[in-house]
Amino acid sequence: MYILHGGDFTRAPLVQWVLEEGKIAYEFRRIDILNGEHRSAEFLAMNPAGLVPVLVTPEGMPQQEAAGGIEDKLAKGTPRLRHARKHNGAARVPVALQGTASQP
Ligand SMILES: N[C@@H](CCC(=O)N[C@@H](CS)C(=O)NCC(=O)O)C(=O)O
Repeated sequence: MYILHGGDFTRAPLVQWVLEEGKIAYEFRRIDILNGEHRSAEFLAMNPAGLVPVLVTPEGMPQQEAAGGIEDKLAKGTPRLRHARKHNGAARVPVALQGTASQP
């Protein structure tokens, strides 16, 4: 199962949105960045950059790229999301499926 490490004031909800729309099973682990949990040895072992979100694949591989890249991989690897992307005029297809390449 996927494990999404996210929390308040992060881009994790964008990844979570895609997981939900794709009906992909995942566990959510809350990281409190206001209290520095993203700087813990445990978190840095997973993502040395100390940035949230991190999605760990069912194979145990942490995806360390930006939220948009994680979303893109999920969308490409999930038939339901590929279909939604193809028909992205549909009202319920989230903007997140277009990727979130633009960021501050
Ligand atoms: N390019 C990354 C940025 C990740 C990022 O900057 N995450 C922020 C929260 S949105 C973070 O972890 N900040 C903690 C810090 O900079 O110490 C993405 O789009 O996911």
